[in-house]
Amino acid sequence: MVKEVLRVGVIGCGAIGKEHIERLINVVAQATVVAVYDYFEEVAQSVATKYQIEACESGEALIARDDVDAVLITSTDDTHAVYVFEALKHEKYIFCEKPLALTAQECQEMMAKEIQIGKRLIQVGFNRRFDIGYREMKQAIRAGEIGEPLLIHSAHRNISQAPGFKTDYAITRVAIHEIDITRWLLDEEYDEVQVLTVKQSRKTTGDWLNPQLVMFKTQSGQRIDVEVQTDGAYAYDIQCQVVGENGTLNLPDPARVLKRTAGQYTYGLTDHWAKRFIDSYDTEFKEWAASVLSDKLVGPSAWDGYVSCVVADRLIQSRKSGNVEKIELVEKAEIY
Ligand code: ISE
Repeated sequence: MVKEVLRVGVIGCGAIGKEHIERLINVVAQATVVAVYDYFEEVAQSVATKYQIEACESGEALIARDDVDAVLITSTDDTHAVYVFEALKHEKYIFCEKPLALTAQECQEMMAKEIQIGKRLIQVGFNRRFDIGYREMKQAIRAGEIGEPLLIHSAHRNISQAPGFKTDYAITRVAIHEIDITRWLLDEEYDEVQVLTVKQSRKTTGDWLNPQLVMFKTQSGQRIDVEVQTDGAYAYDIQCQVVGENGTLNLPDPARVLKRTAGQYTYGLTDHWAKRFIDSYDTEFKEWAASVLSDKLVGPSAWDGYVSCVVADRLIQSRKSGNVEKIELVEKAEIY
């Protein structure tokens, strides 16, 4: 693709869709948005009017446009797969927010299509891989600075959730970030996973389990625990500590002013993922646009989307069965 600016069509103009549209138009120099679609026509129309771009009558019509080089899918989770398959039919580059699909089977079919086409077209929105803190942790692990990593303690805490939140979403929408970032940090696949329920928070505003304790064991025997709080936390707070043979690595919070006042030493935390990870999203889309323009995707792949679906599915099963669940993956194709 010998172009200077990537022309993106966006399917889904909800909260994260709007954030990404603004980012692609005003932050990422190598990309722009030419067309949008949303299930709610008036939502797409208001975004189109704001940026003076076109609103399409369907996702399919948007994907088929000649001036759409790549498709960004930020619609509801249950519609991701339909649009990914449609864009694959047109052999267009795709950025799909997580989860890539609702089932691992659909991810396998997407991989089969990429293999048939002969190259990667899909990138999945695992933005934490672009966060400076996680990147430095990975470099330090690779450089052997803490020796062999043995354990990871993580926490994923949210203040609130949108109406309609369900227990399973704590895995498929929330812990899915830890499913991905942990295997990326450690360069390992999982062997077994488990969910434990713990004493429930009285601050949960709906009818779902909160918190949950999510556990992974990697193939080499490393153990990871993830505290998942989906509601009622004091801030949007993400923690990750890698324990190695020779030391530990701690995920830093984004830089904020350190205040010493009234006998206290404090700094602010954010209240929302969009603010906590704003830099990672910017980097994610800058790198995505550059890699699409050079016709070589390097970010999180359909394989990563597939693994996260398998693991999420097993975690949900574990919560229901009360058992430790085994992870079984298909063979990884060479293009991944
Ligand atoms: C939310 O549902 C998300 O999708 C975000 O990516 C995640 O960081 C957040 O914690 C979830 O609540």
